Amino acid sequence: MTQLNILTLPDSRLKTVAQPIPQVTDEIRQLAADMLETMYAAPGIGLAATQVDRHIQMVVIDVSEDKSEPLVLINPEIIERAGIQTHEEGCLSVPGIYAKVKRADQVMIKYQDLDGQWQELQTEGLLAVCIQHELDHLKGIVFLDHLSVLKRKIALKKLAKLHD
Ligand code: K2U
Ligand code: ZN
Repeated sequence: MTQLNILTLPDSRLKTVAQPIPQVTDEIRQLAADMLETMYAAPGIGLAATQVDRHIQMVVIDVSEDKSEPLVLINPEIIERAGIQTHEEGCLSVPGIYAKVKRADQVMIKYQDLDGQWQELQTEGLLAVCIQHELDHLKGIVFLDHLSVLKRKIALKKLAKLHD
């Protein structure tokens, strides 16, 4: 297995819109395994292919306490949203910066699993936040993009200072 390099702001590749995956191949399955290894090592509870400079629609997630419930979402799409929740978010691509973000409290998604089978999942709470955060990455969006212009400016200034 391989640990992959995670892109960090201001790398403009993070703004790339990911392409659909036409077929779930062994190469895709290997990339999913490498992304999970990279996520656990970071450590994180989610990682999008965009963040490892692969611009295809796949994210990995594991919000379990003991890292025992990996979720691989291929060609994921949110088909229903409900409610509102505010959660303090961070991002492996925006190291050291945290901010409160408003998102839907419950989501219903459809996605393909590693066998290429279409699945549906309804969830809420932290898993719902993480799914929305990761699917944003596939659209070239990072959590700072949900902040006001002023808050985003302050966060980007702090990021530059932290990593100069
Ligand atoms: O960079 C990423 O996309 C991984 C994100 C996923 C995430 C962000 C905000 C809220 C939920 C999930 C994180 O950096 S993973 C780090 C982390 C670890 C524990 C709890 C929250 C965030
Ligand atoms: Zn992120």
